[in-house]
Amino acid sequence: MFLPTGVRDSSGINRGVSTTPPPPPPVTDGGLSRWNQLSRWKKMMKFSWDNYKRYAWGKNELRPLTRNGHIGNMFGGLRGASIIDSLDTLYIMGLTEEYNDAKEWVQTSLDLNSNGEASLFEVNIRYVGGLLAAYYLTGEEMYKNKVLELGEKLLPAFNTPTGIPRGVINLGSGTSWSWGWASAGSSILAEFGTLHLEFVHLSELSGNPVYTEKVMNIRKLLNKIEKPHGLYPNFLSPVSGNWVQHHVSIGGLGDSFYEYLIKSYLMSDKTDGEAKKMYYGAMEAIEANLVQKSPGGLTYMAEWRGGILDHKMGHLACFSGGMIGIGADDGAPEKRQHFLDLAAEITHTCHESYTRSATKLGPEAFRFDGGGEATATRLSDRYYILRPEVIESYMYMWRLTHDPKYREWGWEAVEALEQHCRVESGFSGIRDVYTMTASHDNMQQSFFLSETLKYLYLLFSDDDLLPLEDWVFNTEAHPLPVIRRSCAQDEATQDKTSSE
Ligand code: DMJ
Repeated sequence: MFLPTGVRDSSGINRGVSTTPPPPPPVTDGGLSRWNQLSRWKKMMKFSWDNYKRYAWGKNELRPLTRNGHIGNMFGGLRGASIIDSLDTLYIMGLTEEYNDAKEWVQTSLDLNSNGEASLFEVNIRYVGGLLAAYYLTGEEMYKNKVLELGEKLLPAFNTPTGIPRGVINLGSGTSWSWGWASAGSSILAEFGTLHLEFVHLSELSGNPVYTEKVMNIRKLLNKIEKPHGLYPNFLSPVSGNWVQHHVSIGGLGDSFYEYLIKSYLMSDKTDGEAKKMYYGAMEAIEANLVQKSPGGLTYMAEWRGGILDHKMGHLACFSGGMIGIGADDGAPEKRQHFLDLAAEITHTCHESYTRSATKLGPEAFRFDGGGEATATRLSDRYYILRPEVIESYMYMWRLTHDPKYREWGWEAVEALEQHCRVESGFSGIRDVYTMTASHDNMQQSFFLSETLKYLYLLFSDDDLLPLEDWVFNTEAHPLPVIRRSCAQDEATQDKTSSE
């Protein structure tokens, strides 16, 4: 049914030219000669991976300063988040030995019978997404079996009066509840709105429509309820099905809901007209209410609090350059160029948030009031935790325009990552992008391996490596194939429906 293309061992792809000497080889297996043959991106990946393997194997993330593992409480007792998040990156980079180690761990040690409290969203985007991508890229049945077993454990989260899932689920008992910090027991738009791609694939693989039904039900409710100015607020009650408060954001709490609308349409081979309508409707409301131009000419997405604008943009919101870019082509003909321009402007603004810092890395959030533009004004917003969103937008904009500036900007980010985030035993986030005396946060996030390094690699690879016509990336950068149905299948489905 699926026709995944564009997967190949792409060793040797390295179009960047650096004058900086390469980092020293890790003192792990593989040896110096293998190390010397790797491109810069692969070296970054191998360095991150080798250190994770050496100091945190089987734990969720590496603490590179203290050289130990971090488990955290997002994954309900599941382990190996960095392994699951790395499978596809290692595979497409052709880091075969490392990929084989990762695969063996999944086969022998990934225990899905855990009994802890998990974030439905995080388990879905990292574990379900990571295993699905590994299956589609490699065809290994083992990944399919694992992901279907895990998928089933997530279903009880939807047992609410509305079918809108709660944010937290005990993977053992199936009990679910809302985050303590979410107002009035609400569910979060970016969480229940970021299940669609993975759940549709779970139905495809299992032949069980229940997963698709669950996410279609979410969509049905969202379509039915009134939206203030056409906007989707971030908090919704899973009990009443009403909005709980009117905070709208393209960054945290809202972000990937919008991403999954356009990607659902693209992943359905452009047949999911409802997702398309919802995406362009949301874009219209966003443009009318949130998109702003600063006095210095920078375009940004403000946040909206009951009609009042907060002139702040989070690093998370910087994914939207890429999203608007991939959605440009299917917009109304008269708006296509406009969408492409808007995508380029947002990406430019996000790049500015990097260039205006001493380290050339961007802060967690930047503002357009208080005298500055595209800079963090609060101490608490100055950190960078190896997030991918800005590089993600560079990758999409490069693929869409081939404007060399996106590769140049990606290269700047590589240099900055190497200079400020690389420590002796891995990569670490930093606490203040505005100071050159680095204070590291001692965390190598799993999304650094899954997203940041993968998007960098794709930015400098040929377009036929995971071509955008055939693959969509989930919000953790795990590639899922576009679902193409043959005419024969369509006819069979139609016959079945009409006879029913
Ligand atoms: C990732 O886990 C995903 O991209 C998610 O959608 C948002 N946050 C992180 C990376 O910043």
